[in-house]
Amino acid sequence: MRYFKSVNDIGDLNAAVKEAFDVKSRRFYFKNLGENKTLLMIFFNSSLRTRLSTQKAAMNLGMNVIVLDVNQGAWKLETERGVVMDGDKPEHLLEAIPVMGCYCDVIGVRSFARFENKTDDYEEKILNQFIKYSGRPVFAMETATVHPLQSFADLITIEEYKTVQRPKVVLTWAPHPKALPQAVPNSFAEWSNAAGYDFVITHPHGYELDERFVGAARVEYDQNKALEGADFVYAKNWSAYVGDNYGKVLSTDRSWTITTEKMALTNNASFMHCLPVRRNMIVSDEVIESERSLVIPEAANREISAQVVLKRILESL
Ligand code: AN0
Ligand code: CP
Repeated sequence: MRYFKSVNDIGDLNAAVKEAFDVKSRRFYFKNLGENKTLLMIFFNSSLRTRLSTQKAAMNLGMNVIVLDVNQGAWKLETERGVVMDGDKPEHLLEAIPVMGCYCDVIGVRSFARFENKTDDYEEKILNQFIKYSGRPVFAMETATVHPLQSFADLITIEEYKTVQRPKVVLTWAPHPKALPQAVPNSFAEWSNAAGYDFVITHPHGYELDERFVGAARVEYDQNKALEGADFVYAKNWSAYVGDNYGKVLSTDRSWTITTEKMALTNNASFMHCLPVRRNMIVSDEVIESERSLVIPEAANREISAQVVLKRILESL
C-alpha cells in the first residue's frame, strides 16, 4: 500500500479487520519491519489521539518518528502556486514537501478543511501535493475530506462489540458552537457502507453530506425515528456541505444532543464518538460516562488501525 485515504486503499475489509485483531494480539511481533525506517508526521492542525496513537503504532513496528507541527517553529508555508510571496509566508509548500521527503520513508499528513474554497478542499489539494511531490508513501491523518484512520478504528471497535452479524449503525449530527469539517462523517459513511451495516444517517435539513460518501445509506431527518432499534449510535457534528452554505453552522439545536432519553429509543445501543467531544453539546455526561460508551476503546483502537496501515506501507517499500 502506497497511499491511504479511502476504504478502497485497504483492499478486502474483512481481511483488514482480521489483520487488525492479529496486530492487536501481538503488537510487538512486527518490530523488525520498521528498522531504520523513519515516519514523518506533519500537523497543520491540533491533535491528541492521532499524534500519540500513530507514533505509538510506528514505535511498535520499530520505526523512528519525527513530528513536525507546521504552525509551531517551522516556516509559515505558502500553498498557492503563482503567488508573489511578499507577505508573511517565507517558504512554499512546493519546496518544503520534497525537502521533507528527503528525511523520511513514510509521511502522515493532518491538514483540515480550510473552508475558504470548497473545490480546493474537496479536491484534497494539500494531500495531493504531498502525494505528488514528496516521493514517499503518504497517509491521511485527517485531511480536508477524510479521516480514514479514525473510521478504520471505528470499524474495528464495532466488530469487537457487535452482538449481531449486521448491526444497525446510526450516524447522527449533533450540535457544536464552531464550524467543524465533514471529514469524520464522510469517512465513517464510506467505511460503514463498505462494511455492509444497516446504516442510517440523521441530521437536520441543510446538513446533507457529499453523496459520494453517503452512497447507499438511508438518510432520515427525524433523529428519534433514526435511533429506533439502533445497535450503535455514532454522534458527530459537522458544518454544512451543500451549496453556498459550505462550512457554515446552520443550527446549534440542542434537541439533537445525545441524552439518556435519546439512547432509550435504541436497542440498548453503544455510544461512539471519535473525540475530542464537547460534553452536553454533543452528548450528555450520563451517556458518555455510561457503560454503553465506547469512546475510550475506540480511541485505543486508533493505535491498531495506524499499525495495520503502517505495516502495509512498510511491507510495500
Ligand atoms: C475535528 C473535526 O471535527 O474534524 C477533529 C476530530 C477528530 N474536531 C475539532 O476540530 C474539534
Ligand atoms: N479522533 C482524533 O483524530 O483525535 P485528535 O484530533 O486528537 O487526533
